[in-house]
Amino acid sequence: MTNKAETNQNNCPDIYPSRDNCQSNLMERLDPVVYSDPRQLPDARHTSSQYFSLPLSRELIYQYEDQGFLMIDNVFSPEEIKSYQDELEALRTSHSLKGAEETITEKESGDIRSIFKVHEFSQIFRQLMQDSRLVELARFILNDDIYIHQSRINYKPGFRGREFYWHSDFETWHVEDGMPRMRALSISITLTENQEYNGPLMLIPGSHRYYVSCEGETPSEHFKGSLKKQELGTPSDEHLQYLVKRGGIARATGKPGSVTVFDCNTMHGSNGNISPLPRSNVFMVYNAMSNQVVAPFCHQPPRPEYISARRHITPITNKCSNI
Ligand code: 6CS
Ligand code: FE
Repeated sequence: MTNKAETNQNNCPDIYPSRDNCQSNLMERLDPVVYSDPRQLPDARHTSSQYFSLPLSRELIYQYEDQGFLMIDNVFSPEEIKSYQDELEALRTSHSLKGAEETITEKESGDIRSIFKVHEFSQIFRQLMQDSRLVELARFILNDDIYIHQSRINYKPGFRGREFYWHSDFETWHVEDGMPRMRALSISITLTENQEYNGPLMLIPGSHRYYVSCEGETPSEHFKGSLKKQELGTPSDEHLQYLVKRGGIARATGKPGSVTVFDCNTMHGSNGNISPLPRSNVFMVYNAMSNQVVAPFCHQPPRPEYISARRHITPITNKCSNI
């Protein structure tokens, strides 16, 4: 049974229906993955400088288009990585952020799980968000001016850092934030060792080509629970099985400073962390200006500004990277 397209609170047709009495369903993606023409790029196998430089090679963009993500190393200098790590700790121990709505704690231990809107709380992460190495890559893939839909640090602390169950970010951002189309991406940067033993990001290659409608109804203020433990807006076992059978599971392991770029609809998740070593990453979510959020496609009020930019949307003017 297909899910009939409804409209949202301001009559935008919902071409990616999910939840709201939908059955769990798997449909083909209706949007491009890469909005620019990769043939514009050199087919250089290796970048010229010691660090990652732009433009990215055609081969890597084709890989992103095919897999739904890309892992890149040697983007940042050791000094830059150290500054991000110092900022990670400064935000974690900040008194002003203790108890703030942007600070999400782990359900059981009370340890800090995530801090949202870090590009506004931190000058260093604001600069990172505007860094041309990230912005130019995102702009190329999305082929539009871009803005930050959401930024966050996921701390995944040692010993008791809990999992992030399998999900497509786009399913949540479409249903709960009103993101119309798949024209957004996340850039995740590891700030600590991300290894097999401490719950690295896992992605399903090729899963971005399918939209998985989820069952269930979005309750009011769902984000107050889902950011701690997501139980709604998650794929059925059957659909997860299908995607994994088809594409396997890739792990974004790496030393601090490793970059993973992934499409808004790539199915991903991460296991809990019982090792003593935190698995902390900073995430910047870039959305195309032509894809600004409208009213949610569920029958709930929009989520707060710190989770989904809505009122103050301005295109990013990138700052040259300082390498
Ligand atoms: O609901 C959200 O926007 C957040 N939830 C997850 C599990 N990933 C994306 C984002 O951080
Ligand atoms: Fe996510």
